Amino acid sequence: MLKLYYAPHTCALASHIALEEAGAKYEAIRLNFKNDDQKKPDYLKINPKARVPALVTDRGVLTETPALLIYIAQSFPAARLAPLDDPFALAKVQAFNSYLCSTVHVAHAHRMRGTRWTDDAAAIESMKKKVPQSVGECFAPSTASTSTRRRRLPSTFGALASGRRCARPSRTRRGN
Ligand SMILES: N[C@@H](CCC(=O)N[C@@H](CS)C(=O)NCC(=O)O)C(=O)O
Repeated sequence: MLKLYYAPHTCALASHIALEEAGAKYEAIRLNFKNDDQKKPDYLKINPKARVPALVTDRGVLTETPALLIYIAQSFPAARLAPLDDPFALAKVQAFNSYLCSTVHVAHAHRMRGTRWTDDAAAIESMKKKVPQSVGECFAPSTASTSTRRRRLPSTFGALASGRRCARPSRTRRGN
């Protein structure tokens, strides 16, 4: 069975939503960032990058959100999560997911994870202040295509984001 390692309020939510939407049978394993679970030896054996998400499959571990999303979409084609039979449309989906992953997420990380780039406390504060502008610019009409417009998530996904539906250490769903 698939195992998704996630932490609430993180980008792992995208893969979590995809698994739910796919009707996948999976176990969700919650990490607590307050305890630095992502840096503990047991988790580093799963993802040496010390990040979530990580998806354990019967062929090994997958990391990086765009990779997980396409893997889930291809593994559960009946859910029609991506336009798998249309190379151009699929490339547009990949472009969107890659943009979120490599540009928007990195800009956003300057708010909470400034120590990745500097140890200078003043520089960290300065980076935090810049985030509304830098993330905002990621969604400026000149930068983002119409498909990057923000949409309100259904309440189910808000609950997933907060970890409410996955408060137990693991849960499973019926599915293929
Ligand atoms: N490029 C990765 C980013 C993964 C990532 O940075 N995840 C964050 C949560 S959104 C994380 O695990 N941070 C833990 C840390 O920085 O210690 C992806 O797209 O999955």
